[in-house]
Amino acid sequence: MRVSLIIPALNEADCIGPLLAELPLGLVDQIIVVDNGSTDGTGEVAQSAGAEVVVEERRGYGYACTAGVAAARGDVLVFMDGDGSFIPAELAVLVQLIDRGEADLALGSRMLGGMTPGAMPGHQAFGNRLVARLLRILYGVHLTDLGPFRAIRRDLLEDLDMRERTYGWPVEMMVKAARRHAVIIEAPVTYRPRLAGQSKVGGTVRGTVLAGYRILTVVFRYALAGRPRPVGRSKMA
Ligand SMILES: Nc1nc2c(ncn2[C@@H]2O[C@H](COP(=O)(O)OP(=O)(O)OP(=O)(O)O)[C@@H](O)[C@H]2O)c(=O)[nH]1
Ligand SMILES: [Mg+2]
Repeated sequence: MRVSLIIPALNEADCIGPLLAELPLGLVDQIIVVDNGSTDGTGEVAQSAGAEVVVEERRGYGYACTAGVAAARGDVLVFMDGDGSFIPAELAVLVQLIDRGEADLALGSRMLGGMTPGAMPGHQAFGNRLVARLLRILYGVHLTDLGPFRAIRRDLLEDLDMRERTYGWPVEMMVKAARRHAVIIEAPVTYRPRLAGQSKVGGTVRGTVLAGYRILTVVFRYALAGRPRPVGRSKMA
């Protein structure tokens, strides 16, 4: 299976070079950095570090991921933040779960993997736990985290008809996959503080409020919607 790594990045010029340098050779077939309207030269740095750069001017994590998916050629798509808070080599475990047919969506869990103290602000950890509990009650999935570091079968993602374009994108993927009875498995991943630069979500009041609002909207919206068709298991490798 071919693997595309998609890295949404907004003003991560000081992180993206060291992050790409940390990615072991041969682990993925395509590296896409989606420059989400950065003003600090993130795109240029990513390009000189060997990544394909896709420019998406419309601000939003979901816009960036959507543009990355459109440019991806892989059968397995991996999403990872561009701030260096995840260890790129750990994507191998996520990809393996998909490759072996053990999961349709493999989620990196920071709760299972461990966090450097201070890597995640308290309110973000609380919010993650709360939403994970809601996902269990409303969708019957047992998860410990809402991590953005994840791998998914491309054909499943295309079937999900993703609508969110900002902070709700990652949880929309989880909720819609759960509604399709896709196999969702968590694997431990490490979480550390961003390598440099500034937080856009958890470390800001604006990011926290907007993300919380979008995430909860998505969680409740699809809980009330009608049943979708289950995922086609015959497509599994
Ligand atoms: N919020 C946000 N993030 C974006 C956007 N486009 C790309 N990103 C990337 O999404 C990832 C997550 O954003 P972070 O700022 O690290 O959010 P966070 O992890 O809650 O905050 P930290 O604790 O500082 O790491 C980073 O790689 C961003 O560069 C966007 O439009 N909005
Ligand atoms: Mg971060």
